[in-house]
Amino acid sequence: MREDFSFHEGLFSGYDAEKRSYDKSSWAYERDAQGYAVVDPTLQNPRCVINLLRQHAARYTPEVVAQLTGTPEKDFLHVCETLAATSAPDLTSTILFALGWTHHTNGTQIIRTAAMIQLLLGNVGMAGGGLNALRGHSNIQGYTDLGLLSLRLPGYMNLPKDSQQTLESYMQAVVPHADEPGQVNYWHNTPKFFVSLMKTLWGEHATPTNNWGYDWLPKWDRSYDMLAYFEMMHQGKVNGYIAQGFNPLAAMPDKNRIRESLSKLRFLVTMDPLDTETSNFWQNEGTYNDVKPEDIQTEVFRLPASCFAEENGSIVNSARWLQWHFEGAKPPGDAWNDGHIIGTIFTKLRALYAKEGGAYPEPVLNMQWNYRAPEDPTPEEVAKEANGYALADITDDKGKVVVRRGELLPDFAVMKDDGSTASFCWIFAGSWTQAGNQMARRDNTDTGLGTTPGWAWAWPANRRILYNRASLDVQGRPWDPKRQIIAWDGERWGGADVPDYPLTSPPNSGVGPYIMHSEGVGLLFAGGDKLVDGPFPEHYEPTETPVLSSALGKTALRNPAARFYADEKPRMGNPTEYPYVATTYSITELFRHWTKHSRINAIMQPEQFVEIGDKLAGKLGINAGDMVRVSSHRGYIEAKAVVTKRLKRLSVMGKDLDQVGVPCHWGFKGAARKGYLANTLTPGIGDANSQTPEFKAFLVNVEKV
Ligand SMILES: Nc1nc2c(c(=O)[nH]1)N[C@H]1C(S)=C(S)[C@@H](COP(=O)(O)OP(=O)(O)OC[C@H]3O[C@@H](n4cnc5c(=O)[nH]c(N)nc54)[C@H](O)[C@@H]3O)O[C@H]1N2
Ligand SMILES: Nc1nc2c(c(=O)[nH]1)N[C@H]1C(S)=C(S)[C@@H](COP(=O)(O)OP(=O)(O)OC[C@H]3O[C@@H](n4cnc5c(=O)[nH]c(N)nc54)[C@H](O)[C@@H]3O)O[C@H]1N2
Ligand SMILES: [Mo]
Repeated sequence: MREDFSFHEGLFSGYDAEKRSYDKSSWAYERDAQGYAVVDPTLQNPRCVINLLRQHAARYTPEVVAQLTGTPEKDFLHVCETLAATSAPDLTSTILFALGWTHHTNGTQIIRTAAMIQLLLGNVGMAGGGLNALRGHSNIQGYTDLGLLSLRLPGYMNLPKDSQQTLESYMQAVVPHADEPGQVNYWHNTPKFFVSLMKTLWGEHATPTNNWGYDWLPKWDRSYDMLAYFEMMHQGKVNGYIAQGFNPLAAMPDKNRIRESLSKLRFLVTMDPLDTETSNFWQNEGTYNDVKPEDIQTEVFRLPASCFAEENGSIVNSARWLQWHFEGAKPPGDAWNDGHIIGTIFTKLRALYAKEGGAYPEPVLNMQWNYRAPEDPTPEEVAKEANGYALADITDDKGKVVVRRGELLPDFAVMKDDGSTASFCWIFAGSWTQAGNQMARRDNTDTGLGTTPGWAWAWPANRRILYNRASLDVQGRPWDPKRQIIAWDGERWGGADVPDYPLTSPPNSGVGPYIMHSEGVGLLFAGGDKLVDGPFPEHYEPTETPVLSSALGKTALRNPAARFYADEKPRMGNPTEYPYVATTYSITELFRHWTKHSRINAIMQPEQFVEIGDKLAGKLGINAGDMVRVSSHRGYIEAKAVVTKRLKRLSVMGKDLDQVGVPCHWGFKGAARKGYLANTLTPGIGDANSQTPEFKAFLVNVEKV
């Protein structure tokens, strides 16, 4: 590592307190004259990543961990020993995670820690090993794959920045230069994927002379994630908002502020099968809400949508399988499916642009919209467009035609950067080929290793286990012969899975198993354009915390790069007024804020309750079934108390710490009893990297009413 990289008092080098962000230039490898990272295979150099990591992690002794978390030392050591035992060749382990790790201001770093542990234990790339995000809503994985985050494009490419006004400057920034000679560095192919995307977006209008329509892509000046966007709304900078399958009044933190934000809009459109809290934010729904409808100017349009079960389509699961599903019923009433609604809005907008011109009509007028019924694209048409087509005959190195003009692409390896291929999402190439819809395949034959290559289709290239080259040693011998997923036959790689490795590159050629990385190896150090709050993970308290000192003996107690917005500091509470820690979560009987609209679910869980540990309940004189008021600095809710042993009193930094559990499902619409929205309580602050709100830890007070 560079000499100027350092860590002191909970802060990495380069911190700017005013901007609450880091200048990351020192978080980088030392480089040689050719620009490659300086390496010491003997690991003796004190500036080796592994040595700096050792130093960083040594501070977390079992005693310190017990003080920080309230978990007894012996329990912590039991977990460590169990996990470490899986570092043996014939054992492996997987770590499954979801919201307990993501809903924190340092959530990304928690997950990164787990990834690093699995790397160090040798559990990545093994059948049954690794680190697996459990996706929440069906198709959250597909949402990410298709680049629906505000700064992304499909297939994990980046949307250009404001400072990248030319295609050349964009490519220079996004195509990684090699950190070690001879590595695959697969993102080198970005131009092929990017130009194929542009050919899908703008069709014949994307040409080499206009840089494939690069100017028509939006360029970002800042993140437009939901916290940032609702803050802009609050500042009066947003006129209209379309909430498609999204109930922000119920789902986003600090509900009262979200309601104020929505009140600043001129119009709000909801696209939903249900009549949601969001589409009724302007109504005064009883004593728990102080809305004055006459003060709200926002015009609300409700567009009834169908539900995913009422249409054909694909859903990507947590293992990256694209599974095709079929319409189970016709939507009721006037409901249309999302494609029909969006297709109709698009064709009408385009007709208006054609007629009236308006500001910058080119991106809309030039958009390729090749559907049989333009106002109602079918899922099949869209899925094939995602896979992609050859726009000219595609030839191999020897000039032989491998894909004919007009045919669906067999995989992403045939993609070109000269405009002769089109594909909306390069990682989906292979999902719908000349051989048909691969996502609809239903052969559940197992390979014996839990992979079922004939069931549906997994991106990339129907590979079931990413980094599977890491399941073998450098010579190509499996760490565990019972779990051999790929094999070298002397000439080529093959086996039970699709090799995540160049097919004809022999085992001992020095090519690393992490072909997407410019170093070829897994990363223990996240420098460069990776994480914004530190190249090594570090524990921080939640933004609202009752803990006033750290066993790590540092001054930076909270994540110094967490996402605050300008006037949110006054919305944070202190432990004197709000002495208890609250957390929010889901329960089995209800799914988010929608199944309370179904009578049977509403009967099972009719109303808001809060869980209170028996020690705290005893202290406050609260019995099961009492009504309690839970308040934070942002508002209060009232609910029935459930007194439980489940929520334990913890001893953290020598303090007794009580927790209150608030399930987050009820509201003022649907078949369950009308009540408060749990998100009245939560703080509008986000993880430094992902901007995911801190739903899992904040401060409240509890009183009997
Ligand atoms: N029945 C039902 N199923 C659902 C949903 C639903 O609403 N209802 N929602 C779906 C969606 S969208 C999602 S995202 C998933 C979410 O699925 P989960 O991630 O299981 O969601 P939560 O209920 O929020 O549970 C989080 C768990 O994290 C624990 N936890 C809290 N803080 C911490 C911490 O700091 N560290 C650790 N290690 N654990 C912590 C809590 O004790 C809780 O058990 O569920 C999906 N499935
Ligand atoms: N305090 C707290 N807040 C949380 C959480 C928490 O644990 N604690 N969890 C967070 C998490 S993980 C999530 S994912 C969010 C969820 O936040 P949202 O996504 O806003 O929540 P849902 O209630 O699932 O709303 C989805 C809407 O999509 C509609 N819908 C279903 N199918 C279709 C369709 O095919 N087309 C269209 N157009 N609409 C459809 C449903 O009717 C529903 O109204 O909430 C977050 N909020
Ligand atoms: Mo979720």
